Amino acid sequence: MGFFSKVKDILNKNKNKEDLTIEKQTEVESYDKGLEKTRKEFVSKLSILGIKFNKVSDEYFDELEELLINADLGVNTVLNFMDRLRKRVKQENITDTKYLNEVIVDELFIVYVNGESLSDKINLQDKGPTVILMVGVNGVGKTTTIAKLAYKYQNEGKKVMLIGADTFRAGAVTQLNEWADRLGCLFLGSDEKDPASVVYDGLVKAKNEKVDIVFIDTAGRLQNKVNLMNELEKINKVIGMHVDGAPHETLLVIDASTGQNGISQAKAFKKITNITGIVLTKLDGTAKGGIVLAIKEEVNIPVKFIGLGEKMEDLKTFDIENYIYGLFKDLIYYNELFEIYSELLTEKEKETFKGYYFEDLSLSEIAENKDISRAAVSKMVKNVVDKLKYYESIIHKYEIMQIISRSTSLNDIEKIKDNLNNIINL
Ligand SMILES: Nc1nc2c(ncn2[C@@H]2O[C@H](COP(=O)(O)OP(=O)(O)OP(=O)(O)O)[C@@H](O)[C@H]2O)c(=O)[nH]1
Ligand SMILES: [Mg+2]
Repeated sequence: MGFFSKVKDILNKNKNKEDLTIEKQTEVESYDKGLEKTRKEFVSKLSILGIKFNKVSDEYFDELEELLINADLGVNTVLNFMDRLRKRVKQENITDTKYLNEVIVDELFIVYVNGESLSDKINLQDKGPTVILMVGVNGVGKTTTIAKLAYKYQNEGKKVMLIGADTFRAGAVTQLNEWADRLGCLFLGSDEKDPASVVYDGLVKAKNEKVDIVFIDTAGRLQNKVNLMNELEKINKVIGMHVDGAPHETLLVIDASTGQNGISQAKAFKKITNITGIVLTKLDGTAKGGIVLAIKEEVNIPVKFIGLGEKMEDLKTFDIENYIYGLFKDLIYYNELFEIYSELLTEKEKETFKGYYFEDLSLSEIAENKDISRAAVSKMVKNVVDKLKYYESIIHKYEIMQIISRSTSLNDIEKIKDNLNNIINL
């Protein structure tokens, strides 16, 4: 099964929620919600491209390449992807851009998974404590990520302790202490001592208290690279002296909205210390969600967690399938819904909906083109969405989605239409 079909399968299962465990449901929903900004930007641009160029051409490929590079997928990833795409288009003799979406989703997945597979598992020790060091520049979300991870592991029944070794920023240790109190986990921190001695004291306490997992918060900002390197070296030495094989993970936190800057941070930290994984935060607040693919290509460190919101539950283990589903859901969902039901809409409704969802026009732009008020356009878009959803619900959407998921190609859309007509005529 191609990846595109797999995405449709997830979509399908998500519709028929009984097939999914509650845990899987909330996970798919979080990815879905957290990647909304990237999806809207990416999918609408892909749709415009498909409308602008009906036929596959060099200009189409050039614009697609530019679109992917602007989405922060990373230059090498994009070039590699474009090569594969061109080959497939030739091999399968695809001339209509409408049939390319499926291939694009498939190939993006292949580009990510190909090559050496990176382990995204956290190196948890059977006999504790597992020591996890968090690093990253200031403001990226280190402290809140520690809180979210503590919450996650406590819920899994682990005894968790937080060590506040960010002695650089005023108030940092207090901030972590407050999180520990709120979550009810152990804590040790001080901004009177140097970070390495705080870590020392913390690990003594962790061993005495038989803690399972220790998270160490570090300073995001030191005056220069040499300082940062020395500091981390000292901390690592103390950790290694106390706990065999520790730190078991050194997680670099990156703010996804910083795009290429985040990639540069990853490259810089990789030179200074042994980074074992990346936590990509604030994916919910950016349209630059393509950075996940660029990190794999350019830094080759696995993304282990992603931040999809500010709530404790919004930190998720990174899962490439959920991620690609989150990105392309609308491409599949709205395109297909529209294809299926557009005949039941008026011309005016069709144009407005297409303008808003597929041509990326703003409500005001559509209002201007049509010489009607912005409020009227907004109402119409909402009405069309409601209508599409209504049609979908009355016409046994689950059965229809099943037909779609079984089909291997969008060519089968004709079959689906026939099927629908049969159902409508019943
Ligand atoms: N929307 C969103 N906000 C996040 C996410 N992760 C962290 N934040 C927010 O980012 C802000 C900074 O987070 P901190 O955890 O204090 O960052 P830090 O890296 O510890 O910062 P310093 O201690 O100053 O170096 C906070 O307001 C967090 O709520 C996320 O995944 N999504
Ligand atoms: Mg902090």
